[in-house]
Amino acid sequence: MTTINPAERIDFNGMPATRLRAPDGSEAIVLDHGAHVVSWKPRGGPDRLYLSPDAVFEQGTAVRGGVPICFPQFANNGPLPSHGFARKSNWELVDARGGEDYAMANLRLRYSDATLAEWPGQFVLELAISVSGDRLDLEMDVLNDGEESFSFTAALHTYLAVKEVEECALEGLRGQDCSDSLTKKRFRETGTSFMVDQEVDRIYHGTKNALLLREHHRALAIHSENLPDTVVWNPWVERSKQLKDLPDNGFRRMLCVEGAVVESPVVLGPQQSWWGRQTLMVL
Ligand code: TA6
Repeated sequence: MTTINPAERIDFNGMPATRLRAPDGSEAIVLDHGAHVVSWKPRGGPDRLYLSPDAVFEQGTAVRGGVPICFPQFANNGPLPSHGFARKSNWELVDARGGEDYAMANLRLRYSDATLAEWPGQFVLELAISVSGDRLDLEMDVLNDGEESFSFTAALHTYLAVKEVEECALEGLRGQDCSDSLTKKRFRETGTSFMVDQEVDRIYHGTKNALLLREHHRALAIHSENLPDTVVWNPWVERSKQLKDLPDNGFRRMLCVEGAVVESPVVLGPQQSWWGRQTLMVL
C-alpha cells in the first residue's frame, strides 16, 4: 500500500513549496515565498484557484493568482507599496502534517530589520492552511510582539478560478454597503446576484453571510470570519493589458473574492493578537 505524504517539500517554478495532500485526495500547494497558496484542488476536482500562466516567480515579486497575503496594508491605503510586504517576503514553514481527514501547514513571518525599515510594527504573522475534502481554510494570525501599538489593514486576496467570468454570479451581497474603488462612490447593493461584465473593484462592508459563486455547472461557498470587508475585483479588458503578468484574456478565467479588513484598521496593543479566516467550500 502506498502512503500519501501529507506535506511534501517540492519545487514550484523554482521556489521552495509544500504540497499538502489529505487522505481523501484534496490538495493544496503553498510557497515559502509570501506564504502564497498557488493551488487548491478539492477531492477529485480541478484547481479552484486561478494562477496566471504569466505569473513571475522571483524573490521580491508578488505572484499573480492564488492567494496573496496583503499585510500590513491593503492596496494603496497607506504609504507602503501596494498590498504591503508580506506577499513578497520569505516566510518560515513552522509546521506541516496530516491527520485522518486533513493536511495542514503553518507558515510564519516575523518582523526583521527589512520590515522595520518599511514599517515600525513588531509583528508575528502566521498563516494556517488546511485542506480537507471539499474545503480549504486559510487563517491569518497577527501578534504584536513589541512594546508599541500598531495598526494594519489586511486581506486574503483570493483569485478564484472560473470557466467564464461573464457567466458566473456572486450571491449574498444584497443590502451591503459598498465602496466602489473605481467611481469613488458609496452605495447599498440592491441586486441579489452580482454579475461581472466590466472592470470591477469594490469593497463591501460588514459581510456576515457566506457568499455563493455560482457557475452553470458548479458552485463555491466563500465564508469569512473576522474579516468584515469583502473585496470583489476583476481587471477586465483594458486594465488586464496593463498587467504584464496576466494574459490579455486572463481576466475571463478569474474573479477575486477577498476576505479583508480595510475600512476599520485593526489596532493591536503590546502582546495583543488578532485573527481572520476565509473558508472556501465546493458545493
Ligand atoms: O484587491 C483589489 C486590488 O486592490 C485592485 O485595486 C487591484 O489593483 C488589485 O488589487 C491587484 O493589485 P496588485 O498590486 O496585485 O496588482
